[in-house]
Amino acid sequence: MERTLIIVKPDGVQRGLIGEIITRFERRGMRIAALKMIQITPELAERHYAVHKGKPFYPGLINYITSGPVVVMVLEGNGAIEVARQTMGATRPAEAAPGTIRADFGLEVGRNLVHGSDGPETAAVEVALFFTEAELLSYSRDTDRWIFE
Ligand code: IDP
Ligand code: MG
Repeated sequence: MERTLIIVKPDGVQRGLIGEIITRFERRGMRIAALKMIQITPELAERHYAVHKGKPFYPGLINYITSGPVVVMVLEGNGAIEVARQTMGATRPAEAAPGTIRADFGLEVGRNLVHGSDGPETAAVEVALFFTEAELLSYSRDTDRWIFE
């Protein structure tokens, strides 16, 4: 089953939206394989956002993601990466579809509340960046047969 890394960014934590954001993924049926609250160090932030190094918004992005605690989780499900991206909405909240997390709670790209992996390769790298193998729990829910075909 596909896995994706999700982060409730510092603005989501500060604004009291942890539960709301997790709920949106949870009610869609995705299974939580791992979940924890951490503060991202500058070193971890630089590895996670290495692809954006050199862009004008990069220093602000590192500042933002390290500015306070975040909640990181691994979600599982068929097509979890794309499904999670849909639930999050477009990178720029002003362009995100109504009903998505970023549209419903955000206004600005530098305060867009949530991160989700953008493809299978980045998902694998990001999951390994934030979680050890032992932290990734393999289990089934009694409801799985009503959610997964
Ligand atoms: P994504 O989070 O939707 O995958 P990316 O393009 O990978 O979007 O950018 C990573 C993060 O960097 C965004 O979520 C946003 O927080 C920030 N970001 C992207 N573009 C800009 C920008 O033009 N100004 C400020 N921050 C930006
Ligand atoms: Mg991205």
